[in-house]
Amino acid sequence: MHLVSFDRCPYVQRALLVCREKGVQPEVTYIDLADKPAWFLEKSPRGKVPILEVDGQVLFESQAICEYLDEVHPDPPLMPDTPLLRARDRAWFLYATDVVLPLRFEVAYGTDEASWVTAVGRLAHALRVLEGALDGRDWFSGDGSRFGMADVGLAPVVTHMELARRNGRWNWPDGIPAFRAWVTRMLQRPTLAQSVPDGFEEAVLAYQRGRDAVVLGQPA
Ligand SMILES: N[C@@H](CCC(=O)N[C@@H](CS)C(=O)NCC(=O)O)C(=O)O
Repeated sequence: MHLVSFDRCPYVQRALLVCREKGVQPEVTYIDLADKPAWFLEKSPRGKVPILEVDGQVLFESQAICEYLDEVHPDPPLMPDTPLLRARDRAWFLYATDVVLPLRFEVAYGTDEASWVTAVGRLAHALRVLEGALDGRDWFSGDGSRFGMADVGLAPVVTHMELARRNGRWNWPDGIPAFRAWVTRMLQRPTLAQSVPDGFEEAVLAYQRGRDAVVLGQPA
């Protein structure tokens, strides 16, 4: 199994998190997305990472890759038991893909103050939506009683935004206690730290410094 990756990518992180949860060791190749190799462009339908090569097939899209890994390495299972709960997990995974992770990019790497403030507000709104989804549960996945696929989908938000909190002027918004408790639970899982490569934090900081990202500046 060969995973093609980029060191700061939150979508690759999901696939690696599933591997770490299951004790699976894929071969990982890191590429530079600013200078994509020809072999990668031939294989990746959207020119994006992650791709996972298995038995001559190329899988793309982190959600498809994570579900594939969960099916072929079923211990511990990450998808819930029932069709209804599986559909719910997929929906929150997609919410992270389409809403939360793009906002994370704007907040972590944005370079225009006014747009950054707007993105911070939109991210706070998305986190309040997630607060509502937790509704007294410990985990986003399934019936809320154990870590699962919806948590995998949202996991990069924890890693990336904790980094912004530690090194920058951003902080988790007020009024989301259940979400904050979930963040704490996520940070206690050793697999979360193991789902990013060595040097991840330095790579993010270097990229932020290189573009003079608003998040690194002084509070307005
Ligand atoms: N929906 C995709 C998103 C993947 C994605 O956006 N990957 C970024 C890196 S974090 C990428 O490869 N960008 C390169 C490009 O868009 O040219 C997934 O979930 O796998």
